[in-house]
Amino acid sequence: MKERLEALLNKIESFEIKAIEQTEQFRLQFLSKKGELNDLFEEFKSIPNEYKREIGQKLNVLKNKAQEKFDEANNKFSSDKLKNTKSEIELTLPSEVDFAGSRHPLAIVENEIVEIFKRLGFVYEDGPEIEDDWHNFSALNFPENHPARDMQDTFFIAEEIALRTHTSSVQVRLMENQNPPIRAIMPGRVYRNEAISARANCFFHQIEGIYIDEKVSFADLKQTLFYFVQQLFGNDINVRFRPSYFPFTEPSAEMDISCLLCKGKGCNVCKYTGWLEILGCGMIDPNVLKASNIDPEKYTGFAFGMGIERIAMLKFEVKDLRTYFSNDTRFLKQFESI
Ligand code: 2NM
Repeated sequence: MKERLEALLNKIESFEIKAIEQTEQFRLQFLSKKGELNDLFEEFKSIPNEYKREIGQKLNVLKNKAQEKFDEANNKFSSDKLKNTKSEIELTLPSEVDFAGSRHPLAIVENEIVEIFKRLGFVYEDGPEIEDDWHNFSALNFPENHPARDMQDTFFIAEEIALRTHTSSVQVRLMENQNPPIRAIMPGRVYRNEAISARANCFFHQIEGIYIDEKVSFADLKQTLFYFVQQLFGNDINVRFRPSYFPFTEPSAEMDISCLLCKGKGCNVCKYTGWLEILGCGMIDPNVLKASNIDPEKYTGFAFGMGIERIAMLKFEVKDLRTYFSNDTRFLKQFESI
């Protein structure tokens, strides 16, 4: 027994603890229930009584030594660990300022436009982006051979099912489900099969509006849209209407505003005309009303549509349409305060 005690003392003293893993090894080998010290304590029970005092003392000394060595190593390595983590965190540094996010410029302009029309009693509506031929084309008086119905201009998903090319399809749904008076505005994403460039994309955002009631006239259209651009761009804006053509309106017109930059004098933004095209509009074609079961003898209405990207480009002087969709925070951060 004495020799075994001597041998174990040697083992404990010569055990080198260089890292935290060896502390655990040490504990398992000597101090745990299945460790070598415990084995000796088990044997101790069966030695003759006259040796118990002497051997017992030695055993306790050995146990305390092992425990001390373990505690010392354990303290050393766990405090090293603490020191390391401490040095990685510099508590006196100011916290990093994160970009909390901001509204997208298209959302800013869309909200502003919707708010203006809400003040005139228009209600917000939306509808599906995947449309059938009826709601996107036929009900809107598009003839069978119209180029917009071509694969080259429209993204078809299946036969007679396509990504909507305008939000007018929502208006058809509304006219089908509601009796006049109808006064509604529909913003949304629309899709066209175009080559992507600084001025064109395969999708863009539109806001269209309709007003249908008895005796709605072209004068109502002009006054409503004049009020709208004054609210959006300021009271000193001038407007002009030019004749145009859309399948769903008759007569149709395009509305220009005086150039925001040169105030009508002529500059490169307005291509020296003094005017900027801002929206299309017209009196809803009687065929369109009829297709949605609205009596064109009793009711008339006007409609208009505009691209949000274009208006946001004018408002924020965005030069390339692609910057709206590149998610570059250097661009997006500029709208934090709006
Ligand atoms: C435009 C221009 C002119 C329009 C017409 C209709 C409907 F459904 F009532 F027939 N919705 N939107 C319209 C009219 C849209 O966008 C340039």
